[in-house]
Amino acid sequence: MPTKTSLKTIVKSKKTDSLFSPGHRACAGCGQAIAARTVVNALGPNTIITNATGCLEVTTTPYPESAWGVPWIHSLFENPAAIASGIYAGLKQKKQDKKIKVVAQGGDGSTFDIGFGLISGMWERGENILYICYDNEAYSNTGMQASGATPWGSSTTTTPAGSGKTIDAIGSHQQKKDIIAIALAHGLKYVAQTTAGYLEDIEAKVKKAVATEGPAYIQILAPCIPGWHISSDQAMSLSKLAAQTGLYPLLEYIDGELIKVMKTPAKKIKVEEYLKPQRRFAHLFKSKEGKEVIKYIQTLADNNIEKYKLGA
Ligand SMILES: Cc1ncc(C[n+]2csc(CCOP(=O)(O)OP(=O)(O)O)c2C)c(N)n1
Ligand code: SF4
Ligand SMILES: [Mg+2]
Repeated sequence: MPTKTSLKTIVKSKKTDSLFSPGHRACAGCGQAIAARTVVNALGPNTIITNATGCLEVTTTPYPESAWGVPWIHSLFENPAAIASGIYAGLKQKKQDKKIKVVAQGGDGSTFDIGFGLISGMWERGENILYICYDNEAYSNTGMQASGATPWGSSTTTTPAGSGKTIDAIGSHQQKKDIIAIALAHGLKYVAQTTAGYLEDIEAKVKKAVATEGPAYIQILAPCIPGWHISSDQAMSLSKLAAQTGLYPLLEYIDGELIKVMKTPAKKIKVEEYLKPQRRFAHLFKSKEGKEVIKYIQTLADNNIEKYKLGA
């Protein structure tokens, strides 16, 4: 029997007050999209965003559509900080810089590696611009190559886990770059780290950063579904576990002073709980050498617990 399609079946999208519209093309459950929605809604309408190349840019602005309810500009992978500086200078000239917040944002590849020189310059100039990094710990948009943010032991397409006994078999064997320390070394007014598992924390930190006069940096762990080889309902729980194990602590600095952390639970959560559900770490659970790597990753978490006094 022929099927009839009726115009009545077309559902109009509901009007939303969100400044980040549904219907973008990020993977279902993408940690970055969830975090970005929270960020822009916390920023409010008087905001101009500059965005690096990467998943957030590609999935939210397929020409001629845009998911952003605020002025938003993309130019190149490496230059959202420089574009933000230019916009800020223009706003200052028009005496609008106190009314409109300029925000630059990008992924970890753009922030930690390819755009870093321009970010450093923006920080050196002390401009009142907020920079947000969505850290999914690899170059996701081009197929999960390792970046300066890739953690120890992670299998990526440029650090594939192997079966031999050489160090290459463990996946990535470079330390994740400590951009929080690098931001602090630039003398930033506000520096914070959080994860997509704590949306209220993201909201509070964004509002605080905006209220602070001077350069600010917020880094958000944002799980990537295909890159981490997880299912679309796992981004939030893993983002929470990252913080609760001590591997990716929630931190807040004002004028270089650590003023707030989220304590880890009284009953210690081992890093295995965080690593096991992610297939980028699956190889570590299959060999004696892999188990040694897990022990080493536990020491990284323990060091953070000690360094930032995260213990309950
Ligand atoms: C100068 C330059 N180098 C490389 C690329 C290719 N490229 C586009 S998106 C991307 C990955 C972006 O990674 P990241 O910044 O971590 O953002 P993600 O996609 O992970 O959110 C790369 C390598 C480019 N567009 N420009
Ligand atoms: S590939 Fe990863 S970062 Fe990109 S849209 Fe999908 S889940 Fe998000
Ligand atoms: Mg990335």
